[in-house]
Amino acid sequence: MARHSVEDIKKNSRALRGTLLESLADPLTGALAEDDQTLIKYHGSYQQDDRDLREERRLQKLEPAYSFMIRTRTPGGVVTPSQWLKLDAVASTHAERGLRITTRQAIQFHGVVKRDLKATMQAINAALVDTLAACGDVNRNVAIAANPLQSDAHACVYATAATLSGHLLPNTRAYHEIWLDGERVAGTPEQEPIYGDTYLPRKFKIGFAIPPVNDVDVFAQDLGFIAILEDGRVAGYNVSVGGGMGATHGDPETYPRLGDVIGFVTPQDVIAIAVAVVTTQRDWGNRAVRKRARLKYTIDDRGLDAFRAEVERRAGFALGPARAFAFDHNGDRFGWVEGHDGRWHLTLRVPSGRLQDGAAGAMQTGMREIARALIDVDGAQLRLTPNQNLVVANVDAASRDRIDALASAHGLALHREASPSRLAALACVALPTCGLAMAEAERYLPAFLDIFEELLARHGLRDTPIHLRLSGCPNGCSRPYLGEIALVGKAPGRYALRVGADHRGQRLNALLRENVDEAGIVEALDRLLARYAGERLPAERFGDFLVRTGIVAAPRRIDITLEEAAA
Ligand code: SRM
Ligand code: SF4
Repeated sequence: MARHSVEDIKKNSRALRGTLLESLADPLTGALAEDDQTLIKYHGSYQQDDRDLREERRLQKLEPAYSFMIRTRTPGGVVTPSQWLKLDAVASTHAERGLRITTRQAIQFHGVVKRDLKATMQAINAALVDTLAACGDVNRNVAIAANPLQSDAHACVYATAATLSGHLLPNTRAYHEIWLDGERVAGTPEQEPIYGDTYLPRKFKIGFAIPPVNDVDVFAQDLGFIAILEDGRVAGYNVSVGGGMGATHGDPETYPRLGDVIGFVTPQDVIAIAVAVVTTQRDWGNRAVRKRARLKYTIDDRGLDAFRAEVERRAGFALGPARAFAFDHNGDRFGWVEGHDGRWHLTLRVPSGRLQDGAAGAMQTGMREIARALIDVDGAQLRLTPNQNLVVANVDAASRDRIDALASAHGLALHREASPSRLAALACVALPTCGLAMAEAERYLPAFLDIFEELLARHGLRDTPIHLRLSGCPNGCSRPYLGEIALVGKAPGRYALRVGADHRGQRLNALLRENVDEAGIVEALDRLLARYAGERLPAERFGDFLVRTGIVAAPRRIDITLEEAAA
């Protein structure tokens, strides 16, 4: 039977229902019917198989070890302690490998088998968390600056972003029918005024940043909002469009791209502008060639001016001139900080976002204990960060010692001892679950960090922060093209080595070595670090050094600082 195109599958899906119920009920296989494998993404789940076992099972003439990844929709990564305890129980009961914090502030559960899928979805929903539109050609989990309740402005940005997230949810009742035993809707399927019956041409991502912190990597988002604060209040947002990381090795038709700032909107106009951008992409995006379907290519194909004009036409108003802003960094700030109201927030390092009990510590148990300790703390929250870390937020001063003790006892106090580069490093999931991985990432990060720290120490740079990002393939889930150093998987044990991004998420890196193994990476980095140690300017960051000295050609940079705007 010919494979259906994704566009046909969406169109014929009866608002994302397909034959999912039948597929789930089929006891003969651990997989879903082919079209349903596409449709289940819109419900927040991916069919995967254990790639470590693929060959062995093939030789035994068994079907692959199928299981499902489930991803939550948690705008801004906000979870209450009681929700955490329920999600932790889901991980222990139905999944493998603990809880995995993602680079978009969601939690992923890996290894859920088909017969357990519905019960798992129900358990997640019982925590008042859902997974609708966490994947698929729709607006994904909205990323929001993780600085928790640091000021009234932070709370205000969160509220706007969360409202937008709700506004862009699909209307279909399919999710409730299939997973939550909701009543079937008779007659015509629900209308989708924003998406239409074929949804978007491709995935769509929105992020809200609050300068000076660019933790969401706002220029990697299809649509970015940069909060402009005046006298501590949110005056509005600069709007950035056309960011994206995904690429294919050796294919110049695909590339990472930073978003362009096209203007300014007031908080009241955020939803109107977002809907205008989303619907323009819906109608203008390339539905014939999927690898060119992201908004970044629509903009490059049609021109930024034409795109802006269409967005303004649909919104019914013109964007204002962009305002000045400046980012300091795109990482997380670890340890305790005090908020404006005397409450405290503790950012904990979670390597690759994986909270699992193991040799490095009983991290899953530790977070469970911390969540239990927070149950009675009024207003306490857990916040997942876009750098795969976790903030214990909104805590009274009296609770700090207890939380510190629990963190220390469970391997969750890395922020006290690890080098700044270790704290900032990101790695995507990759093997064994990701079907697209070409090389290891998450599982390679600890070993590579040991090597990297040795290199840093050799050059007296152990305490100098350098942003390192690993991806198992060029799709860029750890936003590697924004790493001062990045390893992008090409084949088992081999990577493209890229260097020279800045540490503020405003300049892409460039290819240094196309296809190298560990020895080649170490050799190349050793030389660069030696030069950096000897020739850098005071406080100059590694990526900036590489560009200033011409080792890396300066790529496109978005940089509106206060000085430049005033000039
Ligand atoms: Fe991603 C596909 C994991 C953030 C770009 N991504 C995948 C899949 C679902 C593989 C697949 O399609 O079969 C991965 C599942 C692995 C697994 O076993 O769990 C996967 N992506 C992830 C996560 C879990 C990485 C992580 O280590 O945290 C992140 C989940 C985010 C979330 O909660 O929603 C994740 N993915 C990203 C990001 C970063 C971001 O959004 O800030 C990007 C780059 C930004 C962008 O979209 O341009 C990203 N993922 C991709 C792409 C390339 C898209 C493209 O335009 O070409 C794919 C492949 C695809 O869509 O065809 C992909
Ligand atoms: Fe998988 Fe590639 Fe994304 Fe890593 S970057 S999770 S290997 S799709």
